[in-house]
Amino acid sequence: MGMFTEITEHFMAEEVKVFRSLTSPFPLRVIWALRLKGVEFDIICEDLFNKSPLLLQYNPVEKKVPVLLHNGKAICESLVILEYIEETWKQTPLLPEDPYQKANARFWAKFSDEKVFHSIKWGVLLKDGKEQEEGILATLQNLD
Ligand SMILES: N[C@@H](CCC(=O)N[C@@H](CS)C(=O)NCC(=O)O)C(=O)O
Repeated sequence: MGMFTEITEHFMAEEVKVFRSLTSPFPLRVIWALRLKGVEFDIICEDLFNKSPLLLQYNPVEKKVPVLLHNGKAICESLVILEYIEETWKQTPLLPEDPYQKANARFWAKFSDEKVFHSIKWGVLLKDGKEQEEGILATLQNLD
Protein backbone atom coordinates (compact mmCIF):
# COMPACT_ATOMS: atom_id res chain seq x y z
CA MET A 1 0.00 0.00 0.00
CA GLY A 2 2.84 2.36 0.99
CA MET A 3 4.69 1.55 -2.21
CA PHE A 4 1.52 2.03 -4.26
CA THR A 5 1.05 5.50 -2.74
CA GLU A 6 4.64 6.41 -3.55
CA ILE A 7 4.29 5.27 -7.16
CA THR A 8 1.03 7.13 -7.74
CA GLU A 9 2.49 10.28 -6.18
CA HIS A 10 5.55 10.00 -8.38
CA PHE A 11 3.49 9.90 -11.56
CA MET A 12 0.89 12.40 -10.45
CA ALA A 13 1.32 15.69 -12.33
CA GLU A 14 2.18 18.61 -10.06
CA GLU A 15 -0.26 21.47 -9.91
CA VAL A 16 1.64 24.75 -10.33
CA LYS A 17 -0.44 27.82 -11.14
CA VAL A 18 0.45 31.49 -11.11
CA PHE A 19 -2.22 34.15 -10.72
CA ARG A 20 -1.11 37.26 -12.55
CA SER A 21 -2.56 40.28 -14.33
CA LEU A 22 -1.34 41.58 -17.66
CA THR A 23 0.02 44.85 -16.28
CA SER A 24 1.37 43.87 -12.88
CA PRO A 25 5.17 43.65 -12.48
CA PHE A 26 5.22 41.54 -9.28
CA PRO A 27 3.99 38.25 -10.80
CA LEU A 28 6.86 38.48 -13.32
CA ARG A 29 9.27 37.66 -10.49
CA VAL A 30 7.44 34.40 -9.93
CA ILE A 31 7.14 33.58 -13.64
CA TRP A 32 10.85 34.24 -14.28
CA ALA A 33 11.88 32.16 -11.24
CA LEU A 34 9.79 29.17 -12.36
CA ARG A 35 11.13 29.48 -15.92
CA LEU A 36 14.73 29.67 -14.65
CA LYS A 37 14.16 26.49 -12.68
CA GLY A 38 12.43 24.76 -15.58
CA VAL A 39 9.20 24.20 -13.61
CA GLU A 40 6.09 23.88 -15.77
CA PHE A 41 3.14 26.01 -14.72
CA ASP A 42 -0.21 27.37 -15.82
CA ILE A 43 -1.15 31.02 -15.80
CA ILE A 44 -4.42 32.37 -14.45
CA CYS A 45 -4.83 35.89 -15.74
CA GLU A 46 -6.83 38.14 -13.43
CA ASP A 47 -8.76 41.31 -14.19
CA LEU A 48 -7.87 43.36 -11.11
CA PHE A 49 -11.06 45.44 -11.51
CA ASN A 50 -13.11 42.26 -11.34
CA LYS A 51 -11.17 39.74 -9.28
CA SER A 52 -12.10 36.07 -9.53
CA PRO A 53 -13.57 34.23 -6.52
CA LEU A 54 -10.50 31.98 -6.68
CA LEU A 55 -8.09 34.90 -6.19
CA LEU A 56 -10.16 36.14 -3.24
CA GLN A 57 -10.19 32.63 -1.81
CA TYR A 58 -6.43 32.11 -2.16
CA ASN A 59 -5.33 35.60 -1.11
CA PRO A 60 -8.11 36.72 1.27
CA VAL A 61 -5.82 39.09 3.19
CA GLU A 62 -4.34 41.23 0.39
CA LYS A 63 -6.49 40.17 -2.61
CA LYS A 64 -3.49 40.80 -4.88
CA VAL A 65 -1.46 39.06 -7.53
CA PRO A 66 0.78 37.16 -7.60
CA VAL A 67 -0.46 34.02 -5.91
CA LEU A 68 1.31 30.72 -6.44
CA LEU A 69 -0.86 27.64 -6.17
CA HIS A 70 1.16 24.47 -5.60
CA ASN A 71 -0.77 21.23 -5.25
CA GLY A 72 -3.69 23.04 -3.64
CA LYS A 73 -1.55 25.22 -1.34
CA ALA A 74 -1.64 28.97 -1.93
CA ILE A 75 1.42 31.16 -1.32
CA CYS A 76 1.18 34.98 -1.50
CA GLU A 77 3.63 37.92 -1.68
CA SER A 78 6.14 37.77 -4.52
CA LEU A 79 9.31 37.66 -2.39
CA VAL A 80 7.81 35.04 -0.07
CA ILE A 81 6.82 33.03 -3.15
CA LEU A 82 10.41 33.25 -4.45
CA GLU A 83 11.68 31.79 -1.18
CA TYR A 84 9.13 28.98 -1.43
CA ILE A 85 10.18 28.26 -5.02
CA GLU A 86 13.86 28.25 -4.00
CA GLU A 87 13.22 25.77 -1.19
CA THR A 88 10.88 23.55 -3.19
CA TRP A 89 12.77 23.25 -6.48
CA LYS A 90 16.48 23.20 -5.64
CA GLN A 91 17.81 23.20 -9.22
CA THR A 92 19.29 26.43 -10.61
CA PRO A 93 19.54 28.38 -7.34
CA LEU A 94 18.16 31.93 -7.48
CA LEU A 95 20.31 33.21 -4.62
CA PRO A 96 24.09 33.02 -4.23
CA GLU A 97 25.37 30.50 -1.66
CA ASP A 98 27.51 32.94 0.31
CA PRO A 99 25.49 34.45 3.22
CA TYR A 100 26.83 37.98 2.63
CA GLN A 101 25.99 37.91 -1.09
CA LYS A 102 22.62 36.43 -0.22
CA ALA A 103 21.96 39.31 2.19
CA ASN A 104 22.93 41.76 -0.57
CA ALA A 105 20.51 40.18 -3.05
CA ARG A 106 17.73 40.38 -0.44
CA PHE A 107 18.63 44.02 0.29
CA TRP A 108 18.19 44.98 -3.39
CA ALA A 109 14.92 43.05 -3.70
CA LYS A 110 13.56 44.95 -0.68
CA PHE A 111 14.97 48.23 -2.00
CA SER A 112 13.26 47.72 -5.36
CA ASP A 113 9.93 47.06 -3.59
CA GLU A 114 10.12 49.94 -1.13
CA LYS A 115 11.96 52.62 -3.08
CA VAL A 116 11.94 51.97 -6.84
CA PHE A 117 8.39 50.64 -7.25
CA HIS A 118 7.04 53.22 -4.83
CA SER A 119 8.63 56.18 -6.67
CA ILE A 120 7.58 54.87 -10.12
CA LYS A 121 3.97 54.35 -9.03
CA TRP A 122 3.38 57.41 -6.82
CA GLY A 123 5.90 59.78 -8.37
CA VAL A 124 5.60 59.03 -12.10
CA LEU A 125 2.56 56.95 -13.12
CA LEU A 126 0.05 58.70 -10.87
CA LYS A 127 1.37 62.24 -11.41
CA ASP A 128 1.67 64.64 -14.30
CA GLY A 129 3.41 67.90 -15.20
CA LYS A 130 6.02 69.31 -12.84
CA GLU A 131 5.30 66.75 -10.13
CA GLN A 132 5.88 63.95 -12.62
CA GLU A 133 9.19 65.48 -13.70
CA GLU A 134 10.28 65.51 -10.05
CA GLY A 135 9.09 61.90 -9.71
CA ILE A 136 11.14 60.86 -12.73
CA LEU A 137 14.23 62.51 -11.23
CA ALA A 138 13.68 60.80 -7.87
CA THR A 139 13.21 57.44 -9.61
CA LEU A 140 16.39 57.87 -11.64
CA GLN A 141 18.28 58.70 -8.44
CA ASN A 142 16.98 55.48 -6.88
CA LEU A 143 18.19 53.53 -9.90
CA ASP A 144 21.60 55.23 -10.00
N1 LIG B 1 3.89 43.24 -2.11
C1 LIG B 1 3.10 42.54 -3.09
C2 LIG B 1 2.58 43.54 -4.09
C3 LIG B 1 1.60 42.91 -5.08
C4 LIG B 1 0.76 43.97 -5.77
O1 LIG B 1 0.83 45.16 -5.41
N2 LIG B 1 -0.07 43.53 -6.72
C5 LIG B 1 -0.98 44.46 -7.35
C6 LIG B 1 -0.73 44.54 -8.85
S1 LIG B 1 0.78 45.44 -9.18
C7 LIG B 1 -2.41 43.99 -7.17
O2 LIG B 1 -2.71 42.82 -7.25
N3 LIG B 1 -3.29 44.95 -6.90
C8 LIG B 1 -4.69 44.71 -6.75
C9 LIG B 1 -5.27 45.55 -5.67
O3 LIG B 1 -4.53 46.28 -4.99
O4 LIG B 1 -6.48 45.50 -5.49
C10 LIG B 1 3.97 41.46 -3.75
O5 LIG B 1 5.19 41.65 -3.81
O6 LIG B 1 3.42 40.41 -4.17
